Amino acid sequence: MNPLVHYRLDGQLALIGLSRPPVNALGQPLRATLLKACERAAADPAVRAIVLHGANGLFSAGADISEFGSPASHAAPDLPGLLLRLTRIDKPLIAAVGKLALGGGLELALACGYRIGEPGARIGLPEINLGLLPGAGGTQRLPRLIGAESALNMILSGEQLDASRAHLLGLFDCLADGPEQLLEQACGYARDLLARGAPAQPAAPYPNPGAELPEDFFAFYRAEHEARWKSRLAPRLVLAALEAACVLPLDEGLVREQDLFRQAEASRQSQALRHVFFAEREAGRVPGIDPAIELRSIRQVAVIGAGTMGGGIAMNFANAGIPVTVLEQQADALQRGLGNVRRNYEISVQRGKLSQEQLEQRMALLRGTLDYADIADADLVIEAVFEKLEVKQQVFRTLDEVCKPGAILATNTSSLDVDAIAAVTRRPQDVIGLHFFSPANVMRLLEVVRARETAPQVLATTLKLARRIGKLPVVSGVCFGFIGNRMLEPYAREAMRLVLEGATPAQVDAVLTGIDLNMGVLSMLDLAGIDVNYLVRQANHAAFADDPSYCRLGDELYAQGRYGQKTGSGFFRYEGRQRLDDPAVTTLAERLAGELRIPRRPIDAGEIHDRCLFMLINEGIQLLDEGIALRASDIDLVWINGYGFPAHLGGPLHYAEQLGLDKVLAGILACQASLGEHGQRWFQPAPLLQRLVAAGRTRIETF
Ligand code: 3H9
Repeated sequence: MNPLVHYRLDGQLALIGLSRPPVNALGQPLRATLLKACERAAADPAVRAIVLHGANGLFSAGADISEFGSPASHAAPDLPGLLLRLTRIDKPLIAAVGKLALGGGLELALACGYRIGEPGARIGLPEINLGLLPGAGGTQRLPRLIGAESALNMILSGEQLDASRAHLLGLFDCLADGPEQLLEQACGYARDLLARGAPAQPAAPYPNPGAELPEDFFAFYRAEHEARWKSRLAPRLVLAALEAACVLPLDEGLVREQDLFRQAEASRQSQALRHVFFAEREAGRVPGIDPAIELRSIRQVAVIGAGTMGGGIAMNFANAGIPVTVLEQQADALQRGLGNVRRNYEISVQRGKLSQEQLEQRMALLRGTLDYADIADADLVIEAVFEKLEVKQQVFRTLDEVCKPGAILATNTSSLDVDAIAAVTRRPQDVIGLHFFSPANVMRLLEVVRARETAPQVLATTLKLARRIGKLPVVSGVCFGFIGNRMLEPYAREAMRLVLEGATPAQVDAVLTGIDLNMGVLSMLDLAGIDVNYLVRQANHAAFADDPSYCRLGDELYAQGRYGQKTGSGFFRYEGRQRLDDPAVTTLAERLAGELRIPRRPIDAGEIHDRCLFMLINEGIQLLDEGIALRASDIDLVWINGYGFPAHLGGPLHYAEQLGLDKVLAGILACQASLGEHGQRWFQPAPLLQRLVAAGRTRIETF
């Protein structure tokens, strides 16, 4: 059995190595074993100092996230108690930090009197990303070590610092020459400390961290940042903990921190963010595909089309150091496309995010061509041409002719039938959908569309590659719009219908931003293009042809040339970047409602919430039941990373679980009953939702 902790004596030193792969998460068994080892060293008169390290190099990624919300999280010894005990051992403790010290892992290092890092080490307090605050002394010990303002910024950003920055800030006392030398040099450092008669805990550089701050610092900070935090609880709790560090003695501050931590841990927001953490790790796993499957090697990529999408896609590969050839039909379009890519990089240089040298390196990886023969050797080809089935099929016929055997052929369609695209080739097993979101070089989500005949090896290779280029891949089956755009359809439909019935676009969007979505759905349509949305609708027209009111408002805006932000008007009016209400839209809605005999009435926020969000949720549950998504959490990831759904609500399906599935079902049935023909036609609860509620289940899963 893995001993969890290695204990070894080296002269007057006890070397204690954490050994719980993969990341030394500080769950209860590890905490208990670590405490025992430290007590043993404390009690051994032959031991004069203790070196704590990661037995396999990596120090610790913090508390065990899977324990939160369960009794194990606070089971003895709890992390704050364990660390408090370490600070009271009357022998110097030296943390030898290899690779990572995050969250509770860094707090463990902070409880040691001394810290040495290796040059590649990264440290941080990322608890905020889990809706938490550091809860094992981090909010109290860090400000005493590096000052209150630096501590506040580090905790609120959740950012990881590299070793040299950590050294500069005083988080590391010194740096080892390399990872191999870390333990040996940590021991050398420990011996130096003993030789110097250094105390177990050196004096804090900022014993009274509040003294350095202006009196109104926290009030000012809160006022400046609160709008950006929206309804997130964790930043507010962090601020309260830092305030405590500035006004209370350490022992009282630690008690206060624990109170605040427990509040955060029990919150729905933290529960949701923990769900997202595990969802992201789960998304890469595909049932039935052996994780050890042999992958195809991807050394060269080609992108067909140098438009905004093609250029953005190509940048992802250049950023990851993978050569990419961009193919266009016309020389001027190619030049324009590559010029746009360079301009994008130049903006990054101006913002200090990229050096001029890196820009040149990336541009050197990009090659333009007008000739399909130049992409014959590509290992992966991604088509990013006009969103029309016939056009894409023609490209795939050509790819089938020119590409080498074994090349993966991908389409960047956002809604079209990937099976129908694969069918025009003689190698449908090599065809897959890769739906990048716009701007493709920025957005993290990648819908990976598994067609009927896509080979498991092709899917596994693409998932791995997606991670290599920094994307979050989510697997979708083939259906119109895949996961994201298919769910957008009923959500947008309901929003447009609400405006016909009497709501204003501003009212609809305010309800959605009111629960912290980045954007209301109507503003989002304005941004994406009313014309784009219209064309997508047309491609699926048969599904809605029998409802004359279906998206009528969107159709009329399209007919009037109000394409959204790019034409200065859509559901809203735009002056520069400013979005304004437009009475013309209300007038138009009144006219259309009259023509369609839809009575207009005042509509309240609750109705807007339920109609838009329950339709979104219902569609998600339906496509899970159809097997389009592998799991509910994948759907959540799509909406968080592709459509601005707040991560602290956990995505639409986690949100539904938190609301209560019975309430969601009751809400859908209430709309069905109260909205006449429209209700009967569209508010049909997904059979899976009905089955779940009937069975008394509270989690969304297929059964
Ligand atoms: C905290 O510390 C609170 C304290 O202040 C107070 C407490 C009282 N726990 O991401 P990967 C698993 S809050 C449990 O695929 P990578 C992960 O699920 C914590 N499990 O690898 C995965 O399992 P599986 C603050 C964890 O190399 C496997 O390890 N710390 C934890 O891309 C590999 O992970 C954080 O927020 C954990 N803490 O990235 C750090 N960490 O293979 C969270 C990882 O079964 N972790 N696992 O799917 C990370 O940011 C990344 O996982 C890390 C490695 C950078 C460490």
